[in-house]
Amino acid sequence: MSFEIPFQLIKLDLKNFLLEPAKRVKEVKLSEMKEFFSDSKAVEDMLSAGRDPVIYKYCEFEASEEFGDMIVGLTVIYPGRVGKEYFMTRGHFHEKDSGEIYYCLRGSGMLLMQSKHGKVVHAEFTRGSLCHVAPGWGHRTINTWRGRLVFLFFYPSGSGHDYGIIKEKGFAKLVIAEGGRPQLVDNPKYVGQ
Ligand code: PAN
Ligand code: ZN
Repeated sequence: MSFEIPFQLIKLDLKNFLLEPAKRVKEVKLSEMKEFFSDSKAVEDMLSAGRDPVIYKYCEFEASEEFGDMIVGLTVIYPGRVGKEYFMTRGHFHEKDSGEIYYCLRGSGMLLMQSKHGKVVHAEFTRGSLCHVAPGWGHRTINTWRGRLVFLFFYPSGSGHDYGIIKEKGFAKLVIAEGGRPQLVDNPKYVGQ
């Protein structure tokens, strides 16, 4: 890997929550993540009532796709719930087992991490939290706040994302609102890895 110009300035637009330039910009709506929320009836009720909210959006800057280079991205998770479950990202494993750094700019939520054997660990993730997610652990971010949860992330280019295991089996724990407060509970639908 060799670059003629050894640096690139990336604009961090904190008004519109965007990186400029961005290679990938994606909005994820409820209809694209039906299988990821545990309460299928709540999902269908929302969609059949014509509600298909954007759950989160993210954008990424990637100078090259070669492993060894770095990606920086920014995610915004909107506030809301599907049934009792808070809005969250789909969650994934990295295909190349690379680690990742998360830095929370705004809001408050939780980082849920799951090993390939189904062990789950959670971390509070609030403004100013700088969190290292170890290689080999699946990860999902949950917004438990009334406003937007906004964070930056950094990971190696070419890591690849595997959504399959999470889509099929979910996380062993869910983050739900109970008495207006976030609670970590067992996922009744989880059947193990
Ligand atoms: C993050 C996530 C981003 C969106 O960039 O990709 O927040 O979440 P999902 O990819 O699970 O939909 C990251 O962990 N990248 O590796
Ligand atoms: Zn990741």
